[in-house]
Formats: sequence, C-alpha cells, structure tokens
Amino acid sequence: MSQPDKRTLLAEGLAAGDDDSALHARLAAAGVSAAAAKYEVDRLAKDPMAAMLRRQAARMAKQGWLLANQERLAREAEGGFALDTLAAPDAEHFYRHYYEVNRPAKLTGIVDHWPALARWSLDHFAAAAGDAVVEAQVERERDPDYELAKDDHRRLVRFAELIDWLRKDEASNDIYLTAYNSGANAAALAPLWDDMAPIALLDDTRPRDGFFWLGPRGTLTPWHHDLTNNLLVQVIGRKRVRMAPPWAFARMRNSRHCFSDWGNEALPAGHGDAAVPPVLETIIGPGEAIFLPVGWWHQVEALDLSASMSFTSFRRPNTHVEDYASWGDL
Ligand SMILES: O=C(O)CCC(=O)C(=O)O
Repeated sequence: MSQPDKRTLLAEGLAAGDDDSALHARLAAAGVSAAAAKYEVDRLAKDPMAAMLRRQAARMAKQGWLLANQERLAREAEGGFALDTLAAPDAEHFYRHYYEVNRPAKLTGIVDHWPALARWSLDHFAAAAGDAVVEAQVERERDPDYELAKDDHRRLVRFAELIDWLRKDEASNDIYLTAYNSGANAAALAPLWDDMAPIALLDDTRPRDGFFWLGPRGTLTPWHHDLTNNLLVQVIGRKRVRMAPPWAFARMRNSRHCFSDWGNEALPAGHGDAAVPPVLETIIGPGEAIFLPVGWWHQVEALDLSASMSFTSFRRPNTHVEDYASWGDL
C-alpha cells in the first residue's frame, strides 16, 4: 500500500487545528514511523506556511465560537428556535424584526388581493401565453448536479407543450420553469403580470420585478443559500420548505459555491446535532409566502402541481451579491 504524502497529512492537520501531539497521532495512524513523524513535526516550527495555517485555523475556530453563540441565543430566545407566521404584517414590523435581523418568517395575507389566486390554472396559462416559446430547466433527473450545472439544462419549449405535459399530473423532478429562466421568459410571460398587484412589503417603484416558477409535483430545489433576501410567494399548489440558519455553516457541507452537499436529503426538522444542522420546516400553500433571508440554507419540494413567484425587490438595499466572490472549492 502506498504511504500517503506526509506534507498533505500535515497540511490537513494544521488546517484542522491539530497541535503537535495530534499531528503525531495523525501521521502514526497513516503508518508513518515515530522517528519520521518527529522529524516532520519538528520541522514545522521553522515553516512560515505552517505558522500561517495554524493562525488561520485559530481564526476559524474563533469564528466557530461566534457562530455557536448565535445558535445558543436562537435556542434560548422566547419561543425557541422556531419559524414565526406573520399575518399581513406591517412593513415596519417586518423589516425591523425579520429582514434587518436575518430572521425567516412565513407570511400570510400579503397577496390576498392578487387575481392570480383565483385565475391561475394550466388553462389560464395556455390562454395567456400558450403560443409563446419559453425556457425551462429539463432532463434534471439524469444529472445529480442539475442545479450546479443549470446552464446545461436550459431548453426552449413551446409553453403549450410544457402545459400539456403538466396536465398529466405525474410526480417528476425532470422539468421545471424556474427563476433562472426569467430573463429569457420576461416577454413571453409578461401577460401574467396582469394577474398580480404590488405587495405592500416590497418596493413599490418596481411592481413588475419578480420571477416565475412552474413545475409538477415532485420538483426539488436542493439545499443552497441565496445571495439576496428573497420572498417566495405560492399561488398554485403547496411547497415544503426546509431551512437551516447561516450559523450552521460548519454542518452544511458547503463545498461548492452556494450549494450544500446535503443536496436533496430530507434533513429532519429540529435542533440537529454535532453533524446535522438545525432545521425549520413549513409548508406554504396558495396565498402564503416565505421570507428567505440572505445566507439561510433552504431546500424546496413541490407537493402538488405548483406555480410560485419570487421577489427580491425589498425596500432596503439587497446588494449582498456584489461582494460575493467566486471562492472556488471550499
Ligand atoms: O421554489 C423553489 O423550487 C425554489 C425556490 C428557491 O430556492 C429560491 O427562490 O431561492
């Protein structure tokens, strides 16, 4: 059996915050002799890269402590770690107690005035825009990385064809018209804006700034976090939304961009444990919405044929994406 590279083992150990005795143990466990391990570990004392890795590991550990404080505070808060439901909240209350403090909430009564709630159906979509060509995400089931490789799954389809396929009412994660397709679909789906009206919580100078989602029962948007604050409004059918807080970062298995390696895992609602993040879970139905604060992890599953809208046009700056970097592998 080939011996693992000693410098790689040491780098892994230093990044994990190992002290000298933990480094010795790590090397011994990989079959390195005690003499060779001593030589390698002693050498680190004069290695500036090792010193910097140690310092970085200490900084990470301190950040971990700060995040653990957030968790303790959330658990010890009145009502515990829970998702509030706000019935037609006034804007001041919503921004002060939810938006500005990065706290999610389920919202009811904010789109009761939308004609879409009574009007939207597959027949209505066919009549309003059936002849248009729209872009949708397709062939998702053949690719475990369908979200990360979003661009490979974009296809143009006649809207009427997509609607006929949805009429079969089969559970599927294979095809989904998502917010990611909105740029391509803005003109084709413009007639649907006549079925909506401004939402009082949002910026009234951008009344038609939103993203349309349409898919069968069974679409799954895997665990990820957004780069903006986001309001997801349900119009047809129900969606199950699972959420995990930003302070659970260490348990979110975030190895690529904003995606979590938990993927489509149905993480259980509750406090989690050392390996599993705390999870809040709810179901939103027609006329209900969920406020997804920036950085909160979420996974969304359609329980029925589903049409939703999402919005980022809040009354406060929502520009977090501007200093989001492409950090590569995490
Ligand atoms: O509704 C969905 O399938 C996903 C919504 C979502 O993840 C988002 O808006 O960020």
